[in-house]
Amino acid sequence: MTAPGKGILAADESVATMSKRLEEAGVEPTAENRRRYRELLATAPGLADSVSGIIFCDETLRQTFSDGTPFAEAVTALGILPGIKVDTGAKPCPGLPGETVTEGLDGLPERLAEYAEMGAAFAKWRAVFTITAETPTRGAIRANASALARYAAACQAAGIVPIVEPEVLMDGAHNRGRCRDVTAEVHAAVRAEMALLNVDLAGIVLKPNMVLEGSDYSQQTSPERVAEMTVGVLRSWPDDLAGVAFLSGGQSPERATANLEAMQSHRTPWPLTFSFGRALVSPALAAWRGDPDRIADGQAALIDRVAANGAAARLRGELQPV
Ligand code: 5MM
Repeated sequence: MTAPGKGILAADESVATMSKRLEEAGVEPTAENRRRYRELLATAPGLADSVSGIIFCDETLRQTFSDGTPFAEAVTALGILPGIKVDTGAKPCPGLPGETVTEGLDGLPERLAEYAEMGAAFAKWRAVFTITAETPTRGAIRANASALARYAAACQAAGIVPIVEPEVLMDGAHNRGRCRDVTAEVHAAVRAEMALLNVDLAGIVLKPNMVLEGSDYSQQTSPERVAEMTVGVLRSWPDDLAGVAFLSGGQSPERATANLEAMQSHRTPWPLTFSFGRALVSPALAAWRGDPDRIADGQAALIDRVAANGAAARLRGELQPV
């Protein structure tokens, strides 16, 4: 999943999120249009050169390519690992007004067994943390870290590789120092909960946010400083972590790539690559707009971003100090 120069395509938007994005692009939000869009992404020529895996949601994994081949089987044939988002979303956390806890643990072992049967090689669970003056609270951090650990342990018991995604959102006017401190606190809690459940770190891929200023903060941090602060936080993870694949979190596609590239100049024991959603697919959706005659344009826009990020990930080693 974190092979040199390859990253992961996050195409696992829930039905509600995907429908909203299709509507914004002027496309009717039907199950068939969501299917057509995911097939467009998965069949982009040359995708496997820079993408090792695609994360789908439950709806997509149960759909087929237009030739009738189930998605998992079809992408496997293209040399890409199929993954599945198994959380059921961030829901209001009882006792903690304004904060969320990600749900989906009920029946998870049974669902994982079914997904494995359908061909899923890996899974993903996303916890969400919002920075305000009062949040995230210790309660929200602990509740989400505990759920992430239970999910990761259940995946490993089922023979599925877990992507562990604790996302500290960019929303807000906080500075990068606050993002760094919150991200470090969240990671420490996730590590502690995973240790209690004997999760094997050599078998997980961490999907963190980059350390950035809030989206309402006045000044944008340079890629060099983002990389320095992000890698600084990640250094608390043991060497045997399988890999780190960043989310893009609402950054522009170009900024996400520049930051990923800057990361590569730091020597780390684990590969640093991408597991972007919006930073890869937004240009593709804008180019396609549901028009059958513009499938190639949508695919070209996706490959443009995927190739740029693959090239950034491949810089690992070349940019590192001797
Ligand atoms: C693609 O979006 C994923 C799920 O979205 P929902 O909220 O609709 O379930 C999301 O988990 C995504 O995988 C990550 O946030 C990374 O995506 P970005 O766009 O932040 O790179």
